[in-house]
Amino acid sequence: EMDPQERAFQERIDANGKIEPKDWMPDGYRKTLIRQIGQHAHSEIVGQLPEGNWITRAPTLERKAILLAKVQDEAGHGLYLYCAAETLGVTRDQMTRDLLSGKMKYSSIFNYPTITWADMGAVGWLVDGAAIMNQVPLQRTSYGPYARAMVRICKEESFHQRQGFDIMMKMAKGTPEQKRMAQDALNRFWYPSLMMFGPSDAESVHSAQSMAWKIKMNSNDELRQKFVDLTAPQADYLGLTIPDENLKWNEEKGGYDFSEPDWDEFFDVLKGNGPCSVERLEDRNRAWDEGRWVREAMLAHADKKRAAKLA
Ligand code: FAQ
Repeated sequence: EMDPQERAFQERIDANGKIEPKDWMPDGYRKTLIRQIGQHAHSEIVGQLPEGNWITRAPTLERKAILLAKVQDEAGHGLYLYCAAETLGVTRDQMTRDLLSGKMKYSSIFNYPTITWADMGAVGWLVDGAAIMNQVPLQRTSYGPYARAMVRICKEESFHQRQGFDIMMKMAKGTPEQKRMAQDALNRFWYPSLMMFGPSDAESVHSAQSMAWKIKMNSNDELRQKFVDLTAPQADYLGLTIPDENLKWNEEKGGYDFSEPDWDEFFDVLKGNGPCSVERLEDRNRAWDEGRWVREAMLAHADKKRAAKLA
């Protein structure tokens, strides 16, 4: 027999009502949200690194300005998401400590290197494309502060996706060498992008409960399928080839058949063994240590102002 409080909570969710910070919620709901929103925030923050790698080497002033703006947007997304998580009773300091110690996760995709300029195109097109596919439905997620944060984030992500596609267009329709670079970036980012949606539904431990609570609106496999269906024609338009011999339109199911990513590789990346996993955490730890004096100075300044007000 479900406890009456919990029954009322579930009924509100079933009726598409929003849950707000001061409302009663089951412990598991709170914990799941802290985990998912926290991981999402960390992904935005760590996600600045692969693209930050190219800011100083962007090919034109315009491309540099655009990339700089995109990376700044990602910082902003991280900050909104930390605020949303804080409404659940966790502090940003705690989440930061858990990121820096490797206890909390961030998206597997950011453990892959960005080795050419074409990777900036592939990241925008595919990584932001996958992010939008996952995040547009989250605008209707049951937790109010998360749903509202998603609205602005999705607007910015669609700009990011368009700028990535624009880079891919330039490269794919450019010199043979540029086209080769675009194809190479697609080859390397395709399967890692498919992994962004998480393990298959059969392996996804949290999906069933998260979907019942409307924390997640779709299953991992549903969103992965939608992503492939949207992206395959875009690759055709670019004149590029998705690195999957099994990719084929399936009239009966009204979607593409495609190969699964290498799930052993995925779980290995989750364990901290991605090609850039160590480097990413080192970079975040260094940034945190080097920023210590700024945090201390700001706290000292706030203390002084408070003391002056009391005097
Ligand atoms: N990477 O039971 P499930 C961006 C973990 S977009 C790492 O299926 P769930 C924008 C999962 O945490 C990227 N870990 O889990 C941007 C769980 O482990 P745990 C961020 C993953 O939560 C673009 C375990 O596997 N977006 O940053 C991944 O129901 C360009 C079992 O999995 C979001 O976070 C993965 N790919 O579903 C920035 C969106 N997949 O925690 C810069 C919100 C699974 O028990 C540049 N998040 N795991 O230890 C979600 O929608 C969900 O959390 C999923 C995973 C779909 C990612």
